[in-house]
Amino acid sequence: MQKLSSIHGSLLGHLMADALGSTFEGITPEYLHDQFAGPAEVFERALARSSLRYTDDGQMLLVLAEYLTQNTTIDATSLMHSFTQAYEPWRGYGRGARALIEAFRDEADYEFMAVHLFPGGSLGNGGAMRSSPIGLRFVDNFERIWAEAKTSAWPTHRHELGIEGAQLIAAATSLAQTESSLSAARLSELLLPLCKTVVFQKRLKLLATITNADEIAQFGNGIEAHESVVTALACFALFPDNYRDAISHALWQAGDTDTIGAMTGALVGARIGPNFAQDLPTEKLEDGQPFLDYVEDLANRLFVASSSPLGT
Ligand code: RVK
Ligand code: MG
Ligand code: MG
Repeated sequence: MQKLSSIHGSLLGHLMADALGSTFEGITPEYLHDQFAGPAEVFERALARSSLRYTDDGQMLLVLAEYLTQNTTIDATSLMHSFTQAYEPWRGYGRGARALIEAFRDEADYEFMAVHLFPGGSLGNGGAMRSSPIGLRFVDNFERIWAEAKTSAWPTHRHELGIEGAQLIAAATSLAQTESSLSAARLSELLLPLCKTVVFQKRLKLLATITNADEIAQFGNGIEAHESVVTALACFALFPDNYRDAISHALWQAGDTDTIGAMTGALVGARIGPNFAQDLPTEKLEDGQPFLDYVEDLANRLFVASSSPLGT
């Protein structure tokens, strides 16, 4: 039985970790590890910022979550229309995503660019960073989650790795809500049969073997889906019930900290609900209480949509 608190926790967990992670985005592990004593200290530094803004990760997440409150299935073109309407370049989008949104907006050669901007299309983590609402909306229906996650990535990500990264985060978000006991081995066991690419299969097999946080770094910290999605799965699987620890370790990876943080936050939040925020300064997010009220209202609307018979 899906809970409203899972949806609220996941959205808030993603937005908060995206904003916290943006503090260190692009930094090298060497520099970060030289400047801070450990993951907890990095987390505290991010929390100490006077204001917290979500980035493109949060922006595209909110668009997709809103879309899923109003539509029973995703249409790639109309979703791209929604991304374009909500586009705020100052939030810091991926190079390809920016070019595609602007091409779509300006009625330029968007379709050709989506296929050819990068070899085989984009394999960036932009599809994965926004796909968790699909696991909230279609919880426990893996066939549906896999298909809708592909369509949700399609407007900007045509490469099989960009798509499968989105599918894995959406499926993991569903598992975060339903599996009573989660570990790296269990998460790997449940996700592996869904996975079609050898690249992700290899990484998921490796995920099954990890038992401590020193082993997270092997999964990468890059902007590519295969260099960040399993990293977030590892942070979640090692600390599935502890937001602070999971996000601290996500940030400790350096590199694409906002996105690894956001994906991890969506998963832990889906599992434990929004109470993790009680000792965190969420009022620093955007314009404070009005924004927090908006997120709660969005969670309510997504819950109503997921509970409708047409939603599954
Ligand atoms: C700025 C080789 C490829 C590739 C391919 C590389 C925001 C490119 C968020 C590209 C996330 C980058 C992130 C990101 C999300 C993609 N071969 N390299 N086939 N496909 N790349 O541009 O939405 O931070 O270097 O599609 O996935 O916080 O620029 O954008 O960290 O991956 O950007 O892919 O990015 P894009 P995105
Ligand atoms: Mg970002
Ligand atoms: Mg990022």
